[in-house]
Amino acid sequence: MSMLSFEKKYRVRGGTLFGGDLFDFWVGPFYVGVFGVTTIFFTLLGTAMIFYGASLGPTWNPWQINIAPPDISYGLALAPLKEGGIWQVVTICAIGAFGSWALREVEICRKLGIGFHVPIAFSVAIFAYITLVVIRPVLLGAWGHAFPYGIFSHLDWVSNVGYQYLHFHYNPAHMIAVTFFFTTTLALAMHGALVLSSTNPPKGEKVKTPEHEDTYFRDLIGYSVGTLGIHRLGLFLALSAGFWSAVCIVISGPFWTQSWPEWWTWWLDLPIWR
Ligand code: UQ2
Repeated sequence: MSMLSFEKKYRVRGGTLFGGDLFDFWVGPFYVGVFGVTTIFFTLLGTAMIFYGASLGPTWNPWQINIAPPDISYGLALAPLKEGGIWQVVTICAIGAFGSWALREVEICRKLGIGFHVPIAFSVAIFAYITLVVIRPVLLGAWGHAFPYGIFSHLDWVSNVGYQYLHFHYNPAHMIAVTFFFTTTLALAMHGALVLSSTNPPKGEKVKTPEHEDTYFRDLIGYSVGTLGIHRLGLFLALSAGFWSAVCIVISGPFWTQSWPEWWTWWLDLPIWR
């Protein structure tokens, strides 16, 4: 089916989660929907607040602009705009925009009758962000524990929080997260390379079949995860990377307040060494 006749078939009303037919239409290639409108609302307001915050600051250097959360002394209260309130509004807008975007993805999935894998995957990324700016600060009792919005400033935050626990690479959940990130790049590199090797041959040669792909890995390591399996594996690896990232930061402070190298004393204290 050509793209144009396919689009005619699926570009029909219905499948919305909220508001019935309200905004249930397309603008050019883009589906709008109620959540398209809320995405644009939160994005414009949040971006405007970032520019307002930047206009108050000492610099327009994009690397150095910083929108900081309130001081720890404000606890979990709302702060005045210029004392971290801008950060709080930007955070609400960010969560509103990300959540709206995820729900717009869900509506498009429903219209197409496909699975919800993409919005579920995106939700794990949103969950990791919310862990940093809401869940952990609430568990620690102050918005000031969240990270600042700025290119260098958020890097400084990551570095400082890392050193607060002496050596963050000893955090076992961080180890698991890093391992999943690296394994994700390994799997995508292998998958991208394998697909190109068989489907993008030199001029004059024939495109090969999935049997070639399976056989390559069976010859090499005696096992092929399969053409569907590699995508299941990739999704699992990537979601796990995001999930364990959230775990590794949310346990730092709320669960473990000493240095991370200290955590491993459970191993040195095992009775088998005595
Ligand atoms: C595969 C397969 C694909 C692939 C890849 C493999 C035909 C096109 C990359 C090989 C992957 C394996 C053996 C799993 C490796 C495990 C980890 C944890 C990285 O078999 O099927 O489809 O793209």
